[in-house]
Amino acid sequence: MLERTQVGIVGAGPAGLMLSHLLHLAGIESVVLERRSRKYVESRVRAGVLEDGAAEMLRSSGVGERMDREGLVHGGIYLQFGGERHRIDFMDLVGRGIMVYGQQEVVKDLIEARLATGGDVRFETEVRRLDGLGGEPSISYLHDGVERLLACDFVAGCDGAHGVGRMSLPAGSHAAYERVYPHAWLGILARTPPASEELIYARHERGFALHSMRSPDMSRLYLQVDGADDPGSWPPNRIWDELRLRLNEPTLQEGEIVEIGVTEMRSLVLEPIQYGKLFLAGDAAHIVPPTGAKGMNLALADVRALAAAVAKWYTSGSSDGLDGYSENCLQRAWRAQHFSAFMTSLLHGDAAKDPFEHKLQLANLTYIARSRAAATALAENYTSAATGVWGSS
Ligand code: FAS
Ligand code: PHB
Repeated sequence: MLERTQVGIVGAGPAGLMLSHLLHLAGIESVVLERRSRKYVESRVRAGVLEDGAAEMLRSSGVGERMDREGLVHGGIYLQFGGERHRIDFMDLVGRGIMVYGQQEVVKDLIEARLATGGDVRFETEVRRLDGLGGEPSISYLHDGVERLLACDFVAGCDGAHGVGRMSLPAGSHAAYERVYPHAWLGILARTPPASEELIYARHERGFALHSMRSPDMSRLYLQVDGADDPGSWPPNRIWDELRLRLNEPTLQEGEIVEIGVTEMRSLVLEPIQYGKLFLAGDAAHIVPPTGAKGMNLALADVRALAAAVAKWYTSGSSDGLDGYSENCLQRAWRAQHFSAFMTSLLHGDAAKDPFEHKLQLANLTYIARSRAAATALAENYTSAATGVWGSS
């Protein structure tokens, strides 16, 4: 039985769910197909920082109530280096801050909002193939062991870094720009009160460390580790000792580690991110190293543009938005890529292996801590590189 919808969405991450939500607000039907269970996507620990523009997007589209109740509004971050801590005051420098609110909380709020308004979000549904992308698109998916077909006007590939969306781009139809970093992040979620009221980005001669949080009693902490490291070689006491050392935070209390994982660090951008009736968004289109906290924000900004373009097509028949979608997103993606690469090369490395590079990093960090112009550039990018308006216009 051939089923039909207006927009077929692959993936129930921040991109796919926000797209379905925005299309619903525009009166446009969609079906979200997600291969994992609802429980899995709602418990997957990933990003934690929302740019001001992304927080406003959740708020103005009616899914920001819990974020505003439970999220942490921060007016700046700390840069820690050479044994000193320097605050970058976003509110003073650019008049906007950030919202610290876990990605899985955003996903929970969006799923609840979709299901509360009769949204069609299908979990444990694996998309196998996309066809007819040049004309009449259809999505083949597997649910309960049965292969089914969904016809649609448009397909949104919101299926992340290893999804079927990207795999469906014919060879030669796009370019891929990639950079892989030698380091990785060992990330933990720990039941312990944060040792700081705002995020600490630390450059220690032994490597990078980040102190983030999720709530007054839940800390999110990261250590630069070798890309080949597996979490098994990092027992809890080694993690806490290294965090205290690199963050220069002897008061950091140990707590139960409720989640641990190693995240590779790479940059990737596809160009274009559209092929016929297939539109890629979020990690399916571009990957950023997490140092700039841009991944989730880019995903939300992409689907804001895609929802507006699709709505324009259905209401006026104009394909301007759709035709300009790829270029529009890529301008923001490269801004966010540049900032994420800048933060990654500013804060990572091994001083023992490359003492000259370490000295350069300290000189750059000192400049950012003392120069209002340099601090303003960092503040502007940290608070709006993914959701702001960039490019030639
Ligand atoms: P997502 O990957 O979130 O969602 C894609 C969805 O598609 C998944 O649920 C997947 O199951 C589904 N899917 C894939 N193939 C499918 C198929 N064939 N059929 C059906 N469904 C399919 N960013 C930060 O700023 N800070 C962090 O600490 C951080 N940590 C991260 C850790 C990891 C391991 C990863 C991978 C990313 C991390 N990021 C982090 C970046 C992260 O926030 C991403 O940018 C964000 O999840 C992107 O959202 P989506 O594009 O919606 O993709
Ligand atoms: C997080 O809170 O998970 C987080 C914060 C900032 C980053 C990356 C991750 O740059």
